[in-house]
Amino acid sequence: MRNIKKIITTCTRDCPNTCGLEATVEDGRLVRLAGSKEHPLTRGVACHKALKYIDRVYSKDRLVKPMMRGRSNWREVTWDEALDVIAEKMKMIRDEDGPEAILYYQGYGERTALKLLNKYFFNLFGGVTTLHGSLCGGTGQASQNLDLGKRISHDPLDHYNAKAMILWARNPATTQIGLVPIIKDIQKRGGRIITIDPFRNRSAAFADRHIAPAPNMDVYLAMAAAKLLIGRNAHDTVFLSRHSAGFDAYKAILDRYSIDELCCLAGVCQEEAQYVAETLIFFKPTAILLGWGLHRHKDAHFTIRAIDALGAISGNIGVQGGGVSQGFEEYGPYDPKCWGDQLNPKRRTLLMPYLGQELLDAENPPIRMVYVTAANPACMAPNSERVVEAFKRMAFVVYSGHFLDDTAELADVLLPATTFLEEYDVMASYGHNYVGPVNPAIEPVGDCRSEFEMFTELAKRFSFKDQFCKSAEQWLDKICDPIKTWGGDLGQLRKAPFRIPEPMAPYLDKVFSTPSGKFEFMAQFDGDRLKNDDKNYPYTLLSVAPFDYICSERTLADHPPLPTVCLHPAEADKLGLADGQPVMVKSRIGSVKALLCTDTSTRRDCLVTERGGWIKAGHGLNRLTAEMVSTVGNGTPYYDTRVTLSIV
Ligand SMILES: Nc1nc2c(c(=O)[nH]1)N[C@H]1C(S)=C(S)[C@@H](COP(=O)(O)OP(=O)(O)OC[C@H]3O[C@@H](n4cnc5c(=O)[nH]c(N)nc54)[C@H](O)[C@@H]3O)O[C@H]1N2
Ligand SMILES: Nc1nc2c(c(=O)[nH]1)N[C@H]1C(S)=C(S)[C@@H](COP(=O)(O)OP(=O)(O)OC[C@H]3O[C@@H](n4cnc5c(=O)[nH]c(N)nc54)[C@H](O)[C@@H]3O)O[C@H]1N2
Ligand code: SF4
Ligand SMILES: [Mo]
Repeated sequence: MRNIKKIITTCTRDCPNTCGLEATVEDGRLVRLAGSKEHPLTRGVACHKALKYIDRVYSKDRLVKPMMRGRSNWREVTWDEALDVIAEKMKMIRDEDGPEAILYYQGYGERTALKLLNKYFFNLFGGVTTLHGSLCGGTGQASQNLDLGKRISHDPLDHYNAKAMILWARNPATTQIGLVPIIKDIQKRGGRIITIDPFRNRSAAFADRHIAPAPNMDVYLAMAAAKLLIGRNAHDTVFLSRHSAGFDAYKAILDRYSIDELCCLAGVCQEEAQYVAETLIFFKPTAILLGWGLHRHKDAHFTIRAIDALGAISGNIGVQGGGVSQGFEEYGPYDPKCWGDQLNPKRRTLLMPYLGQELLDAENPPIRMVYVTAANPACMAPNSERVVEAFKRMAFVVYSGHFLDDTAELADVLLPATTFLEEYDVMASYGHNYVGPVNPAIEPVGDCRSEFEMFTELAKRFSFKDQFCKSAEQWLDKICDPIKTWGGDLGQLRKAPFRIPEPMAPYLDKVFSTPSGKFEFMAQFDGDRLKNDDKNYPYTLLSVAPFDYICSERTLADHPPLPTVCLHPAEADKLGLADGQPVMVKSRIGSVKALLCTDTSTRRDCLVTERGGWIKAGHGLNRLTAEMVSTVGNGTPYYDTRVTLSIV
């Protein structure tokens, strides 16, 4: 008789969908991962990456034993050996240089409730150097905070009230499949879907219209649509006069340009701007969804604020089915005291978008040790070469993760981490308002341990062990305190998701936590800052989310020999390059060999590729990306990278 079990859990991968999942386990082995029917957003459908994740869990290449770098190779060690060495190094470095000589690098790979304790551990230790800024969503959030006070997105289920949806630099067909049924529902009701993206991404297949502005020039499209709305007297005068501040200043910015000029700068035709304006006039309410693709430019705040302004002018802010939405607070439902930042004076932080340089430049004390969890910065942070150089200079690197990726290769100790299918935890989302249970479906593979267990065992080697060593249940009870305050029951949360009491549609009362208490328009705009031309490097490199993987979560064997880059065929002709040919992609700071794919889905001024391939597999596109930081929000402007192509 086979023993078949079904376990309700939550996907913890770096994906805004944060699906409720049903794991099927046969005789102790995971055989199926499917979307939970009970989850209000998953509704029985998980993505194709979920099923493939089983191969990842059982991959023969997975790290399943702690390892230490020997003289010539890795050698397997026991957990005690690995943790003893780590504790010893940490104590030695703290004694010699103070705790800030250690950097704790917490990545985006898994952002569960118990992950708060990683930082708590380092705070009990004395407070090490950590990070500020973002490789992901910082720019959008900070920009929206300027307009709205506090960014609050519409619950995805509220989009069912929309008559139209604009996917502005967002590709849910690849990155958040839970939105697809909502998109289809809007269309079934006679509504409209627009995608705005220099690249005809997969979601464009669902759209009524795909508009392809020049990269980072969307601000002009948003302004053109706003000007058209005002020109037709279709602006929301009540919202503007009662609930907004600074409209006149914004209008003065619009008045500096004609519609023709704006469209020309945006790289779109007037009819396309008309289409956006008319959608906002005749398909009210319209939900505007900002993608993360939009952030990855230095002055993305201009675009994001101009889109917020378009939402306000068209009367879509503070109305059901409307809004300009992007992300949610994945750590929102937890007690922030559990990070432990209150235990020490403010400690040094390094600027994430400048990781390599910051590590090399750090003084008083210099960084001697890096402890990395759930991240692959050597591959995913900008200017890989500098990050690798910096890691090589470190006296000691600890890597906790799943595979021997580019960052693991730079480590002295490898700690094999469990996947969420082997963990007991709680998971909130950056794409919706539900917190879900993480229940172990299988026993840990090999000697893998959850980070919670790793830090608990490590804490036993320090004087603060009594403060740290509690059971996962005890900690979750503490961390999830806000959930209890909202009437949630942690026992019930083990079985089904809990909805955080955020509004379905924010700002219905038209009160904003800005200085004026109103929606605040962008008052200054400097178009010169957006200029990014370089005739030596004529293409903008868009290294977007891959369909089959999440960021760099893959195995070495998954990589084709070369990464693929897509160029418009007319540009390939101009350069004398043919489809399928190996090419050299060069930027100001590096070069990567790739396979050329000619494709009319991309604008002529862009080169499109998928992010996340490893350097050691010959991919490593961040060897082309220079360190830069966005003007607002300390984000990483990956997509301001300019490149050229040549024959290999
Ligand atoms: N399958 C899969 N899913 C994922 C991920 C993954 O790697 N793979 N990653 C996860 C993560 S970490 C994140 S942050 C999210 C990202 O989710 P999304 O934002 O939906 O995806 P991206 O591919 O990062 O960017 C979306 C689009 O922005 C476009 N874009 C770039 N620059 C511009 C611009 O200037 N203007 C306009 N209009 N469009 C522009 C790109 O061409 C791209 O198609 O997805 C998450 N989900
Ligand atoms: N060129 C370019 N670069 C980019 C981007 C881009 O668009 N273009 N996008 C950026 C974005 S949006 C993001 S979010 C970052 C992502 O950058 P990172 O966070 O550095 O990288 P990921 O590739 O997501 O790797 C996460 C790792 O965590 C591991 N992991 C998952 N769960 C656990 C766990 O419980 N414990 C441990 N220890 N490990 C775990 C996974 O196996 C994976 O190896 O990359 C950024 N880099
Ligand atoms: S990767 Fe995203 S869409 Fe796929 S199962 Fe996980 S949360 Fe759902
Ligand atoms: Mo991200």
